[in-house]
Amino acid sequence: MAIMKVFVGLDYHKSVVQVCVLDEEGKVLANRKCENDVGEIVKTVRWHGDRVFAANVGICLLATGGWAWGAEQQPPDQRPNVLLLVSDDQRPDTIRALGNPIIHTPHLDSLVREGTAFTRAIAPNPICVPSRAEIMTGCDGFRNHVGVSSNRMNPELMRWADCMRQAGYHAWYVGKWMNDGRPTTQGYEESDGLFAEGGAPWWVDQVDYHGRPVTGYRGWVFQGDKGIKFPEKGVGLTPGIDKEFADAAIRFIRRKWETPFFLHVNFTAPHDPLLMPPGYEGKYDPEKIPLPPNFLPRHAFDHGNFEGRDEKLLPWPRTPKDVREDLAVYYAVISYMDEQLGRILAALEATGQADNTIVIFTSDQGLAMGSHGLRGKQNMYEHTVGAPLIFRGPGIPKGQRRDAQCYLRDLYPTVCDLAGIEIPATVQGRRLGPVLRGEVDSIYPAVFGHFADAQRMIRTDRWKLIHYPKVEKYQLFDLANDPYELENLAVGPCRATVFAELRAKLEAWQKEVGDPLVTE
Ligand SMILES: [Ca+2]
Repeated sequence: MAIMKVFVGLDYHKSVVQVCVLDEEGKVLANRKCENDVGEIVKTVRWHGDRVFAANVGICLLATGGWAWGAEQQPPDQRPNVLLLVSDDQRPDTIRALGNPIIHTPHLDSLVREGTAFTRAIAPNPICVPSRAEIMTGCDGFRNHVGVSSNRMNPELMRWADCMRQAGYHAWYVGKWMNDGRPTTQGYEESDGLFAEGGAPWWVDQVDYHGRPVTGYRGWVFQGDKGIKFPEKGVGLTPGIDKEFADAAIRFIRRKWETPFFLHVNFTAPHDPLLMPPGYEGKYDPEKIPLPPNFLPRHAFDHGNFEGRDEKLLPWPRTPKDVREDLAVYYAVISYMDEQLGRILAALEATGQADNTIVIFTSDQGLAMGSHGLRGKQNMYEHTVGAPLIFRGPGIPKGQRRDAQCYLRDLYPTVCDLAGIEIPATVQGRRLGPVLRGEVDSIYPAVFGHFADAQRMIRTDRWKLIHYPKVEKYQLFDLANDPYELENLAVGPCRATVFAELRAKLEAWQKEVGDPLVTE
């Protein structure tokens, strides 16, 4: 088999070289660490290729003057830090500066004012684990396997944290971990404030703020990288848990290093169970919170997840009272997280690093919260498939908005691009830098979403088509004139041409990615 590309990167801290060998179709043939000498590298390449190519690799290494990814990269100590902040189940319409007049999010608002907000980012498979795998691999589930064929991330894909470390960054992790392995087996050097499963022995039944039994984060516990548990900090979600994550992030930020950091912070807010954070009692009066414009007591048909855990957080039919009460605590939890996020940003300022840190805020997906008669995620509507996304930092325009469609998998290559790091060949996502800088208006003419074997979606600048194959239903929405997705235009002849075009594109995409629904 002919080899197309070979990438070589240096782990500055461990004095080893990583070699990634790909075939002409981009498939990873080898991705292994070698001793820091040419002989080991050549041996790896020859194992998968021919001598001539191996010799070329040697010349290429000499030409770049060392073990770095590329001759154009900057020295590590001149690169910006990267602070990635990810909330959990946060609807994209829950930031005051982006148009929600009820919620208070002063620190997210400051990021919006001082940075650039993307208003049409999506989490294509809107569930926690697949979405986080997409962020960490820069690939969708059809490539990284998570949420499609496995819960384990494809080992052949270069992890974002590995990429950053090999480019000379410290890669640190804080907060919720729900993917396979642990942060330290997925590229991060170290974690602090790590919150994951493993506390079942200490779990006792709890109820949420409204007295309903807790079903989310049961038995989760703070723990160290080697598995030691800290049940004394609480088992399961606790009302003030996001302060623990902020404290851990601040500890990392206060460290003094000569090389930049990549700090990945995963909050649990505002995922259920909804618990009133300390000091926020009475902050939001349920009776004064407007219902979502697309509130419904029931979804019109079985969308494929009626029996899902988070659809059962509220009884059917959904009532305005239940939804308003949930929204009041949901907003309080977001405001509390915003307060903690403000402490992290203040630590960047206090340590003199704010001007040289790229800050990214997003969520792993949104949530229905009564919209369309749903309570959970696992749907293709804007409130759920959408994710807030804000960039702030050196070179990023201030106070700007971008309506270019994009995916969470684009964060990884975007940061590589902004930091002068060559994007690994295994990454599928695209660079958002040209959009950030205003050089182009869009990157994707259409984006696609999927959930299990129950939903497939295509969204263009104006239209969205959702297919529910299990019940053989379609929904077509004109997002330009119907942003709340209230009128289904898939039925009837008036939009037959648009419908047919979108359906053809959706089916072509399914074939292209190897969707089991069309290939099996
Ligand atoms: Ca989530």
